[in-house]
Amino acid sequence: MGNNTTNPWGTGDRGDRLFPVPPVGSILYRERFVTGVRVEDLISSLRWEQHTPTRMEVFYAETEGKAYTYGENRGRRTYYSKQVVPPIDAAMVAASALFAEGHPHLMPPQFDWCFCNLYHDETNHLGWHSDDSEDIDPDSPIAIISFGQPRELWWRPKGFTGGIPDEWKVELANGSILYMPPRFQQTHEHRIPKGGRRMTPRVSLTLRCSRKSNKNRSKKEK
Ligand SMILES: O=C(O)CCC(=O)C(=O)O
Repeated sequence: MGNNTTNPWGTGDRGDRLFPVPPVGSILYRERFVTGVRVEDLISSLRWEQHTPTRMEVFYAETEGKAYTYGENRGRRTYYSKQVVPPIDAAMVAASALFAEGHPHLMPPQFDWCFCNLYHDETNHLGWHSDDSEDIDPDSPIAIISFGQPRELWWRPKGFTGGIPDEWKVELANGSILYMPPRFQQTHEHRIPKGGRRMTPRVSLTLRCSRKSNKNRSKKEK
């Protein structure tokens, strides 16, 4: 995908939207974070796996074969990582830098894991969940970078069972980035609902910090 001489991971413009998610802060959404990366290239170049009929997925980490178990009951699955490839590494660096720009008082997140999702059409989706596994650092944000078909992301406080108001939804445009703040996974759930009309493919890169990444970071700084 792309070529090696240009870096498509810009910082975009500053039309940010903030969605309050008390008590943990705000979700930040920015359009035009990435330009020059085509969804078709991500579909053909990433090493997709089918773990569920509802979408395709693949897990990238710093080393090949790292096991990660996710989900509950019948939805519990183990993924084995592929080694991070340059476009994903570039996304991690750019997403860390942008978060650090907006949060100068916090340590920059060390994104080292990337879960990728491929939604072929409007029937593909991702149900309510939170990324609150023991392996993920709860004090770091999770970033979602989107390509292709715009899809909605919905969120709600854990335990909430009513209808979802429009203020708890955002449409994720091609090239956008969204940050779920630190501790959000402990207080809230999120989902990608089915689309209500014909839809073309979408890829998301979800960048996370493993607990190990932050142990390494604090050791280096001592
Ligand atoms: O596809 C998305 O934007 C959301 C992905 C997500 O929530 C996840 O991978 O846990």
